[in-house]
Amino acid sequence: MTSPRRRVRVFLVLLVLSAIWVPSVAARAGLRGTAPALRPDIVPTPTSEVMIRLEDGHKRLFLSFETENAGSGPLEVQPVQEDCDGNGDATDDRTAVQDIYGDTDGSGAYTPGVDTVVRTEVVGCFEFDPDHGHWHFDNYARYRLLTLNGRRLRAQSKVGFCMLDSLSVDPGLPGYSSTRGYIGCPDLGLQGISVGWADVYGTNIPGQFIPIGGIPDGTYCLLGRADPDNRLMETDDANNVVRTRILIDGTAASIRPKAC
Ligand SMILES: [Ca+2]
Ligand SMILES: [Ca+2]
Ligand SMILES: [Ca+2]
Ligand SMILES: [Ca+2]
Ligand SMILES: [Zn+2]
Repeated sequence: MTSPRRRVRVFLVLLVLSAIWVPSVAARAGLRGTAPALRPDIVPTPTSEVMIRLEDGHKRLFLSFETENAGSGPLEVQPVQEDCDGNGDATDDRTAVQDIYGDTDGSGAYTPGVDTVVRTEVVGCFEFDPDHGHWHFDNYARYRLLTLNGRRLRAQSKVGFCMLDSLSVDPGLPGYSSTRGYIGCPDLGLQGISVGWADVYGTNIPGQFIPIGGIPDGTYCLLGRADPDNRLMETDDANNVVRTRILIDGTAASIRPKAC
């Protein structure tokens, strides 16, 4: 039989070892305080531009994709320097940790520069995109080409984004600030979209396409979904899809006014 003192020693050794063995990523998630959470709400706006390009013998439908943060707090994701995908290389990716702010000053809305983070959650990885020359949140959007009766034809999955304040779209929202909060995508810098701002990815950006080789001319439905695997915490996860009716005519593509 082991003595009580020995059991205590064994317990303490196990406690220290378990503290060492906890993966660092798990420690990134946590609660800090009880102030009401001010979550973001990612809402895609209707696709405003489509364009066909032939690249290296591939026919590609490029599309614009714009997402607004219409929520009560900023969308903010911090990169943490570690081996997020577990491939043994800590330089090719970053762990993505979402920051949720709280109404810590009790004003009833997000107060930029004053309210602080009350909750953090691991939401994915950042990967370096050599074509863009900056870091992307690895799974921000997914695009699909459908027939008008909803049959899936082609897809572009795991579309990565550098999230930033591109465009001021809704200055009337509580918590809005006219100052850009998230600029560029420097390594280990915060990425996000401020309340009332939007991030715009245009048709000129590499990777913003669905492969459409072999698709006959005709009218189709284009579907864009933000946060497709629902990793990011929001006030509303049900408004993340935008559908656009388009016409493919040879090497020309255009947006049609009717819904789909
Ligand atoms: Ca949403
Ligand atoms: Ca890695
Ligand atoms: Ca506040
Ligand atoms: Ca979500
Ligand atoms: Zn990019």
